[in-house]
Amino acid sequence: MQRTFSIIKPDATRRNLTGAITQKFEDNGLRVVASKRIQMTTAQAEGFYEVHKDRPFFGELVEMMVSGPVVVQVLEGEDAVAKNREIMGATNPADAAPGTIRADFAESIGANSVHGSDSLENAGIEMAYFFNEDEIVG
Ligand code: IDP
Ligand code: MG
Repeated sequence: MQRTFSIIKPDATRRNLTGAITQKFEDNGLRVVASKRIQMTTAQAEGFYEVHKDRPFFGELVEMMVSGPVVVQVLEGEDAVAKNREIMGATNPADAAPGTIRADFAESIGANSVHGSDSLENAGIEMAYFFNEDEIVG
């Protein structure tokens, strides 16, 4: 069993896709063990995406993440980190496999509906950024 961290991004909450996206996780064997809807501050988004701070799209990314509410979640299941990346699909929706969240819902490479941790180590760091231990209940 693993836990991974997910964010339903503002482009998706704006279009009322929280349930549809969560359904994809559940249909594919992941369980939501923590979930809350928040408005990220600019400082929070900059801290979360610190690893990307030198990338050309950093400013655009932070602006997008604070443009509306997000739903931060912890997902639990077998091989959860890799499984979630599979359910999400490729970063650019044009390259995402049919049936993935990004293929079905993403608007663009920037407004691509979901974030998902890319390693078990980052999953631990990222869930601790938004949740206390007692908010995660498996
Ligand atoms: P990932 O979300 O699939 O792990 P990363 O390369 O970690 O992709 O990029 C983080 C986020 O930054 C992406 O999900 C997307 O929202 C945004 N992003 C990545 N590349 C671009 C780009 O070329 N233009 C605008 N935004 C981008
Ligand atoms: Mg990433």
